[in-house]
Amino acid sequence: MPIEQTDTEVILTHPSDGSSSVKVLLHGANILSWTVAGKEQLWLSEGAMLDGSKAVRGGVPLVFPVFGKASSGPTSTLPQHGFARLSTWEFLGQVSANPLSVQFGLGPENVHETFRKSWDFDFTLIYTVVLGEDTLETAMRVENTGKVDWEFQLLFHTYFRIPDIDKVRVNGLTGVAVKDKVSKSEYSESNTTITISSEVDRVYEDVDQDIVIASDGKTLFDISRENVDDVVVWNPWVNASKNMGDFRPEDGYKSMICVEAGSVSRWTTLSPGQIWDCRERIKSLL
Ligand code: TA6
Repeated sequence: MPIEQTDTEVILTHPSDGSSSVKVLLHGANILSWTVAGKEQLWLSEGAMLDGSKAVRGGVPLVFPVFGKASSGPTSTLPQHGFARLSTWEFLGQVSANPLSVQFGLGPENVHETFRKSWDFDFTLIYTVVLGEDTLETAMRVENTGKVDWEFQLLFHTYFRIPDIDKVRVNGLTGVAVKDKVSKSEYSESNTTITISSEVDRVYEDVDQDIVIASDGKTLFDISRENVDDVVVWNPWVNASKNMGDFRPEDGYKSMICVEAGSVSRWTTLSPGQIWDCRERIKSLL
């Protein structure tokens, strides 16, 4: 069955390779699992709450309408990373059979009243998930369905599963402007490859190349993007992992890296009726 649906999840199975699949939790339209040839590609915390009580720790959480916490403006009273990952999305059905693609939708009617009061704009999000034999594509259409302008940020907060954090390399970021949230500094990335040996929390702005995640000289993932020009690289390392109650096992930071495609270094403004589209395509060579 290429598409199975339960009360809380939608599961896609590749039509010609049953060992490639993706599982989407309707809460947050959060991809929980992506397998290629039976091998899990994403990291999901053993402590992740999947009952809708909080954002899922792992897989691909969706960040909208704000990345992080805004200090002012209509999103400043929203929770960190906004309400998209905290809301139950509607399964809209299959778009195509091969490649196998489905869509999920979110509108004000799906958003908790508390959040609506904070950010009371009319919008539609249409989230498309496409499963290839060794690829996962995610696309988001953002539409202003209201009568006034509003602004947003958006990001795919992808937790990649990796064999060993000590060996992982992230390539494609050389010379890119960085806002480093750990060192609280801004600089241009001088390294030809990014290694992880402590907490890393960086926003790379206007990245024009594909991003490659490698280990031991072998490419694990190749990430291409359209209209999500920024890339966030995050690994919580020892202390932050311990301090997140839903990040388990505590040493799980050794097996994951977040490389997140987003439009977060500035705000995008939509006028009434305006539509904004973005896409990320991840090829696994794991
Ligand atoms: O994407 C990196 C980041 O913004 C980090 O600062 C860290 O807070 C991470 O997201 C996880 O945020 P969360 O709200 O899911 O705990």
